[in-house]
Amino acid sequence: MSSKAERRAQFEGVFDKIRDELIEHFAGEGMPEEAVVWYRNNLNYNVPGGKLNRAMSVVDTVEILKGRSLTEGEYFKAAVLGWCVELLQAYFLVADDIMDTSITRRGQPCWYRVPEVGMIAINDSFMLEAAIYRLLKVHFRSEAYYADLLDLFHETTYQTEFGQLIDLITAPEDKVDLSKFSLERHRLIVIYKTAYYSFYLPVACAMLVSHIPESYAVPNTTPPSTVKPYDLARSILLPLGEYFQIQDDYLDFSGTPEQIGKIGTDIVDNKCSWVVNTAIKLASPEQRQILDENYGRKDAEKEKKVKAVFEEIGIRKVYGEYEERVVGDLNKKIGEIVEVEGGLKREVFLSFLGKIYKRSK
Ligand code: GPP
Ligand code: MG
Ligand code: MG
Ligand code: MG
Repeated sequence: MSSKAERRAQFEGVFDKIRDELIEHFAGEGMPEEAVVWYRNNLNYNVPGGKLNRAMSVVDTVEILKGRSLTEGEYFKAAVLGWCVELLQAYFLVADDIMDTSITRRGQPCWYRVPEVGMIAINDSFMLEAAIYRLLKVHFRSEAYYADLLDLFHETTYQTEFGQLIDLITAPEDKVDLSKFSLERHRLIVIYKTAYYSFYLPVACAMLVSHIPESYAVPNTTPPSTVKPYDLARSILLPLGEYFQIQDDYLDFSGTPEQIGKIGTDIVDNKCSWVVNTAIKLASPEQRQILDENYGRKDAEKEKKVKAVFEEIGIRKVYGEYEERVVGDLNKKIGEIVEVEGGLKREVFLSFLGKIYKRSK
C-alpha cells in the first residue's frame, strides 16, 4: 500500500497528461498561441489545487470493487474519471464564486478576480465543463457504458444546478430572512448542491468502469430478490453526503482555526447551515428574536450573540446525538447489503464512513 501522499502524486501525474491532451486538441483546431496560453492557465489555476478527495475516491472505489490493485490501463481510466469529477467541481466553483462575489478560493484570488480575467471567467467555466465531455469521448467512446457515463454527468450537473438555485434564493448574502430557513430546506440544498456530485457521482463512475450492471439477482433468496445497485448506492451516499455537510457546518461553528484551518464565517455570511436551522427549530421566542436581529450581519458583536444562543440551545449535544444516530442508521443500511460476485461491496461505503466519522477538520 502506498502512502496517501504517493497516491496523490500519482494521481496528479495524470492531470498533466489530460491537460496536455486538451490543449493539444485546442491548438490543433488552429487556435492562436495567446488562446492556448489562456486555456492552459484556466486549467492550471482552477482544476488541480483542491483536496482531490472526490476524484481519488473514484480510483479507491474501483480498487475495492475489483478487490485487487489496478493495472496501469485500469488505473488511468479510473483517474480520467476522477479528473472529470474535478473538472465538474472546477466549473461549479468558478461560476459559484462569481454568483457569491467571493474573494478567494483555495488560498488564491477567485479566477474572476484575476485582473485580466474578469467576466471571461464565465466562458472559462463553460470550457471546464465542456472539457469533461471531450475527455469522455476520447477515452470512453467505445465502451458499452459510454451513454451511461454521459447521462450520469449530465444528470448530476442538472441536480447540482437545482441545488445552487435553491441555495441562492434561500440564503442571499445581503438579505437576511430566517423565515425561509428550515432543516427540510437545508437538507434539500445539501443533497442537491453537494451530495450528488461529491458522493454519488464518483462512486457511480467507479461502478460503471467496473461493469456493475443496472440490476442483478441475489442467489438463494426466497422470494428471489433483485438488487438495483445504483439505486442502492444512491440511497446510502446521499445521506452520507448530507452527514458530511452537517459536519462541515458544525465545524464552522465549533472548530478552532488551528483545527479546521480557516475561520468560520457561516454566521456573518447568512449561511443556511445545519447549526442555525437546528437552533431555529429549538429556540424560544426570545432566542429566536436574538437570532433574527443578529444572524447574517457583518458585525463581530452580533456574531457573538448568535453564538451564545447556539450554546444555550445546546447545539454541541444535539450534534453529538445526531452524529451517533446517522452513523448507526448508515451502518445498519450498509450491513444489509448482500454481496454477490461482480456486485456492490459493503467496503465501498464503509471506507467513506471511516474517513468521515468524528472528523475534526
Ligand atoms: C459551492 O457552494 C457551490 C457548489 C458546490 C455548487 C455550485 C453549482 C453551480 C451550478 C454553479 P457554496 O457557495 O456554499 O460554498 P463555497 O463557500 O465553497 O463557495
Ligand atoms: Mg460560494
Ligand atoms: Mg454558493
Ligand atoms: Mg462550510
